[in-house]
Amino acid sequence: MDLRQGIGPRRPGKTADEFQQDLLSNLFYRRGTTVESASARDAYETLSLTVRDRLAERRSRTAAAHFATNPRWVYYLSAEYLLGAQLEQNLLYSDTGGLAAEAVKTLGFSLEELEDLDIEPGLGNGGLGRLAACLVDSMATRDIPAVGYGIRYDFGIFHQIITEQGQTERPDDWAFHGNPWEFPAPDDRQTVGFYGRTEPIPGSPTRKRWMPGEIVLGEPSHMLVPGYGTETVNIVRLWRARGSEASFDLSRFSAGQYAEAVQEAVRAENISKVLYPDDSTELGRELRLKQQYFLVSCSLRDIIRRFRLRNEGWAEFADKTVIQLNDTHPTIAIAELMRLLVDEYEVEWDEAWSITRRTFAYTCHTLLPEALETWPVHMFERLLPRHLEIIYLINMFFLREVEARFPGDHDRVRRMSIIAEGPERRVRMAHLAVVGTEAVNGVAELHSKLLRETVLNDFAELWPAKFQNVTNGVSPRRFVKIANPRLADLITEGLGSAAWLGDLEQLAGLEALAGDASFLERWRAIKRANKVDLAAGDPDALTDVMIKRFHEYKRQQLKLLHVIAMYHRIRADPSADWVPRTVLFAGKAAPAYHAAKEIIRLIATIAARIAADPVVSPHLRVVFPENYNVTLAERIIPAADLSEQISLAGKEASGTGNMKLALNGAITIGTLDGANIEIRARVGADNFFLFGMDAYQAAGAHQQGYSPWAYYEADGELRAALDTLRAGTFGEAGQRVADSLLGRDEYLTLADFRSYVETQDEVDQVWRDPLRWAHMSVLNTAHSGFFSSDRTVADYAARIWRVAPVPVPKAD
Ligand code: OAK
Repeated sequence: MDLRQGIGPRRPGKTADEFQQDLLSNLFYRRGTTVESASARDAYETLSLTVRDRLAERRSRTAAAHFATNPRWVYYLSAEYLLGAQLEQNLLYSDTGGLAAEAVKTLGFSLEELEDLDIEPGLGNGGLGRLAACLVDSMATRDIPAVGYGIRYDFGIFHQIITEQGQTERPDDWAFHGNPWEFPAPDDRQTVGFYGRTEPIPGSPTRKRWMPGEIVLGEPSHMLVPGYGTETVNIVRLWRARGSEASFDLSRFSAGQYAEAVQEAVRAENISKVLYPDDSTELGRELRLKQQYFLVSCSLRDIIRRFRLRNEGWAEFADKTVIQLNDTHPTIAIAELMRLLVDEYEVEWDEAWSITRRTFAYTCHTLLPEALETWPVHMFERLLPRHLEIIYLINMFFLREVEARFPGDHDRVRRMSIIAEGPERRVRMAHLAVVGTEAVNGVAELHSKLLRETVLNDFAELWPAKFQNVTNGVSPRRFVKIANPRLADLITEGLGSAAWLGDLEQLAGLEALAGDASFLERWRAIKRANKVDLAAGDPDALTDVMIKRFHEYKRQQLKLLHVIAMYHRIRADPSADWVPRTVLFAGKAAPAYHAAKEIIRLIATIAARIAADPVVSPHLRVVFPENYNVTLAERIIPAADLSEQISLAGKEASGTGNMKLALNGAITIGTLDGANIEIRARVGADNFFLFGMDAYQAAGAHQQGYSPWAYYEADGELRAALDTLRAGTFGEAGQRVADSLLGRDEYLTLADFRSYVETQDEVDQVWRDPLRWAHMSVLNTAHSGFFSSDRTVADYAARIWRVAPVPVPKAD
């Protein structure tokens, strides 16, 4: 007899009274306080638990439906997640916003006050991390059985402070006050080995025994990821490193050697201590490789554990499992799965390799050669000796295949090898990722094409069918509904339903309203109100935003040259009828990326100088709100008129800020780069300000003897801007930026300057016709439905993952 029959947990109620009661119960019994003495934080934690309980109930039904179905699972492995603030999203996805707003009043607080206390887990650097968050949202929304795996860094992306000296970094102790959204799962902890040595197993040619020299525990906790408009609640499982019980040395402690007593535990815990704040270049070296293996080892064992709950043997593993590698950071998973199968589960090499290859898929997020990870062989050998042996074997079989296909083409073999030869031999992670997976994709049409034609050309020739494109997307819930409630309400009114939030192509229905003057007036009024809320300058000025990581290829310096040109023009003719502009920059630079930090410093200097200039400041303002993160993006994007997407063509893999801004009715000024191309194709060339050279022109420029000086000589306005910088008018940072531009100008900033400034003049002309601008703005929103991450996930599901949704029954 099933003793539990008919018995189950009490379900959280749906009525206002029940919500209120649950809130009070949680305040008393889980927070241990009373209404009279509740602080704002008590109220925040209590509300979060009350909302979380509702999602947890859905989670239990989701888990039951998944268990019953034994479906094919998607496991998303990512070193980064930028999940954003949790409370508002979870209120929306549990449809409890109204109940919550009422209920918290009885505790003496407003919902807005409590939202201000919400955590933002900044467990990522930029685009790749935020994409991971949008994809897990959309996987749940599409009822796809999925788990996102990541690292629970104690310190997320640094807190940025901006002064006239530029950027300084402070640690981001994001969970200092606790994280009410997180469920620890200590029983699912895993043991991870590092270092040590391997020894042969007698009688087995391929199996080895690895005896690690260091053992670390990985302790998981998870956060709930609800789907929108569905019952599914998936999870993101985050691993935190801990020393084992044996890592505390009691005898040393007793002898007063306190630091030595805990040193082993500290060493272990350092693995998940900080997110590496470099976006594209490699620093931190061994500890970072340790992080990668830590994530992979814990996650793979967890995936296998989950597989074994419903399946036996290995025959079905690859049919039931797809593991998506979010860039190369988790690529060591390919060698680790081989190790687990061959060494620990005694599967024959060929079968193990067949399983492994069919299990993994790889997404590449860059074209910059310096962002393609490689690791020194000697580091691998020390840290992961068995994995290096396995990689050598994989490489040997792979290179035999290349030789068979291209007999005598030794250069090709050298180029394609997973091991780069040279004074320092290195492991090329992207090569391992292509060799060990079933599908490889870029993140926008142009990016995928350039991957096939350049960086991964040899591989695309060998396995053309493996290469695909899946254009990125963004969550319309977070980046329209939550970020821009006024616009969301107007859209819902205009379309007659809120169904667009789960089916973003419905935005096309707005086209019918783009000629309606009263609709356009309301559209404009919303943009203005959002600017008032942002409080970054005159709400009637053109708000021109460039929000993204600082990197020379993204060309914040090009925007600055335009600012200096405007500054000169206004000073030369102060009484002319200038279009008032607020130029807003926001974003972080990697702490060790000096050139990017110089650009930030220069912006800070110019902003201050213009603000103090009575002639220029009525027309032009430069602002730099500090510490750009998801929460700040949600405030800036709804207020933007103009979206700066001005990277050198061929360098930005996709961009996703470009999509968020277009969706919110900002008009793009941009190059033919990344997803800009697809945005322009959809919103229409008339509703997009295009400038600059294309990727093929850009790719040839340096070989063809590109000279920044030629542009300097030929263009008086450019020359004046650069001379101002060179003269030190805007400080040393300005001099250094000018030196770099006139030195090599790696990203062809000067070559694109004239085209950019002319296009900005066109922007001004259109801005003078407010209804025309509003019309273009509406069409940007109307035709950005393609850029929903729900569509991205549907593409992955159909073409790469081949998974079917598993609907979760409603509670009875
Ligand atoms: C980070 C580290 C290594 C390689 C790539 C990245 C990264 O963040 N890439 C960015 O990914 C985004 C999501 O696909 C793209 O939109 C950006 O263009 C790309 O730079």
